[in-house]
Amino acid sequence: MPGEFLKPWYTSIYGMPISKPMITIYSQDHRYQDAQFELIDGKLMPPYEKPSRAEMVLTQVLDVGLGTVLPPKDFGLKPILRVHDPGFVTFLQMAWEEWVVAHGQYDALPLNWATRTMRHDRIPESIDGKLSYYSFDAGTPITSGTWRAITSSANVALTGQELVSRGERSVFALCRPPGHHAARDFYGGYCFFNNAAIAAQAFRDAGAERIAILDVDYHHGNGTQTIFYDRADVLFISIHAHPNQEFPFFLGYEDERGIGNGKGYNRNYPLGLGIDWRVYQEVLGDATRCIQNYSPDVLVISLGVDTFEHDPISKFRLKTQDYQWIGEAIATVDRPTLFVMEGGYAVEAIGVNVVKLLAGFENAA
Ligand code: SP5
Ligand code: ZN
Repeated sequence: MPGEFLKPWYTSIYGMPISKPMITIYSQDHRYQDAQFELIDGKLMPPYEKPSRAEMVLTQVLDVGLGTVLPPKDFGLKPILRVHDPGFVTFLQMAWEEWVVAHGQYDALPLNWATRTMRHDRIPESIDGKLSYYSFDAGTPITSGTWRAITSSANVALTGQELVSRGERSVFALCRPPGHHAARDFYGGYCFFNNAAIAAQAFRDAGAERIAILDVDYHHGNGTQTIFYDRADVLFISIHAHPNQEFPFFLGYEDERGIGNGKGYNRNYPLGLGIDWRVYQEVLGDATRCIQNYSPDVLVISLGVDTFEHDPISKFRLKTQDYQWIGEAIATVDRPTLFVMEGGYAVEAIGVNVVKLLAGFENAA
């Protein structure tokens, strides 16, 4: 395995000539998030969000020789606390220990939530109550290794961010678990720490004035949207399945445009189920023009490939070839770019689709 990390890059990927390599950041610590079950369609099923996802992407990165693969540095909790609530971070750090004492070695899952008329101003003391308070779905198990995996995933994004801040034109942060559904003080949708938001904030803290985040995951990036909703220094644009049909259901509508200073700096493109490249390319063109007008110092891509036609939980119809064109469209923005891995559950195709996009970008940049 270590030898493979030194494999040189090639001058052509999938027949496309490629002029320069792209660094990938990867850590095996993602394997510590390895849940037993996922509650899906009323059944307890093997999880869709599983270690082989990241392994398939790494394999493809190495097979095509996209560029050097580097391990993450440890940035500690400080950059995470720039985005997340301290009580939430402590909860995630302690949750497994408290859960095991209460219930034993089973995946930790909440069973109820505070909706409408219920109180949000009291944080329960019991672990079951805290799981409910700090989550928004039952599809995101906390396990013995979750803390190790999520801190590593944030470090992967931050290492990519640091390299781009230091002049690297583009870097791929192969994060797992994903992050874009996680908000300041809640987790869900397979996400715990919002890796893209943490990286965006770190870019600001390193001196960048304007950051654009483009989220191309099939699901709306509700966490990222809310984190930056009242800010003009981070433009958030998301292209996703319409929330009246798809998870996360309660955010991602077109009329969410930002608030206060952030008014005009949030943009959603909710799309109908079953759409293909013809629809997607128009919307993507609009999104990239909007980013160009904003003229950001840096671009962060929340890179989900669950828009794929054979994705097991999604209903868009993008084909493998389309990912190259997404990469080319992103390259037209012509800014230093950090790619942060999010969703994608068609495991056999996830690596090829991700690397197609990255190579399409690199080749056009
Ligand atoms: C990061 C990310 O992509 N998170 C997505 C979380 C989605 N969780 C809910 C999945 C519901 C899938 N329902 C359709 C099952 C197919 N029969
Ligand atoms: Zn997704």
